Amino acid sequence: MIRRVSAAIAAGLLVAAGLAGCGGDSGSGSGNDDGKITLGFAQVGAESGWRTANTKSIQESAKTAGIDLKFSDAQQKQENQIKAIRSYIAQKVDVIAFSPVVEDGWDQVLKEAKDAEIPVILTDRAVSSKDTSLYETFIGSDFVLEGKKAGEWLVEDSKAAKGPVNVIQLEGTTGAAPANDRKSGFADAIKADPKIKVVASQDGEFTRAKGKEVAEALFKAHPEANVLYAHNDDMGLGAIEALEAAGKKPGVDVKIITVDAVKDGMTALSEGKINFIVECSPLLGPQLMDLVKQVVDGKKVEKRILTEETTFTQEQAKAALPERKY
Ligand code: GYE
Repeated sequence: MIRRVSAAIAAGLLVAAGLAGCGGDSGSGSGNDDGKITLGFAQVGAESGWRTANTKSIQESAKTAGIDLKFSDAQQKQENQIKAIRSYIAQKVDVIAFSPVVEDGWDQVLKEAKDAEIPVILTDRAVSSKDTSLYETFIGSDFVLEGKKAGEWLVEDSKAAKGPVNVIQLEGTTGAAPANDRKSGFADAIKADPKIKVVASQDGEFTRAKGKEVAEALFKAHPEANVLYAHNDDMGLGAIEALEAAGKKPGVDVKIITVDAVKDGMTALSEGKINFIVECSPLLGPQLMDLVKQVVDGKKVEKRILTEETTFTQEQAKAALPERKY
């Protein structure tokens, strides 16, 4: 840990105490003051391939950057994340970063961090807090745009369709920013074609197992459905298992659109079982570590940092797969 006291104030305090020359602001002092930045990171969980790649990116880049990382996994529960953040405050880490499982309900714990003068960086997911002074910056994707890209592909693809296009939607964790935004972006885009209708939409918790379970029930209840839109690859992969078990051909009998573009998703896309994937990059680690350093140095950082992303068709997935890192 390093002391985030400005040099001028530190010098003043040292002079006043008659201790000038006995220690530095970020020097390699004794005890906790080892000159290393300590980052407390409260992760959502391990619900998906995306999350696994995101965790790896954070752990590896902390190591490379020489940042001391305290890491916790909240198993998709907000109360666990709040507990982890409180423990980082108690441990007086230099910076706290977290990926909020849901958007609402963070004001109190963020105020506690602010009172303790510990800067907070939001990664990947947003909070709904009105007071933006509660965090330094938010780095991550534009989830509304991702939903829009998914919907726009379907509008284009449905141009040739004669009959109705009936969509089953597998939503991410209820209340999570990517679930809210990917739903609204998609809904906006499909307004362009009245043939397209969402006939059922349900939480699949961003996991393969839940995605399979929900898809099985929804396709049974809606045999007229001919499109599946899943808010991530894992739920789409679960749905593929459910469809195959029901004797349907995923990608042909039911067109499938997902978000993320992790390796398993890209493999299914290249095999023709998924029709289109909107990319969402989990590799936020290196940029996060840069931000941590800047914040500790007292530099002003952009309030919103967007990740750049693309989309993949089946042909593009075949070409990109060999180089895919996650
Ligand atoms: O799309 C999903 C994961 O917050 C962007 O969370 C992330 C989402 C990602 O579980 O696979």
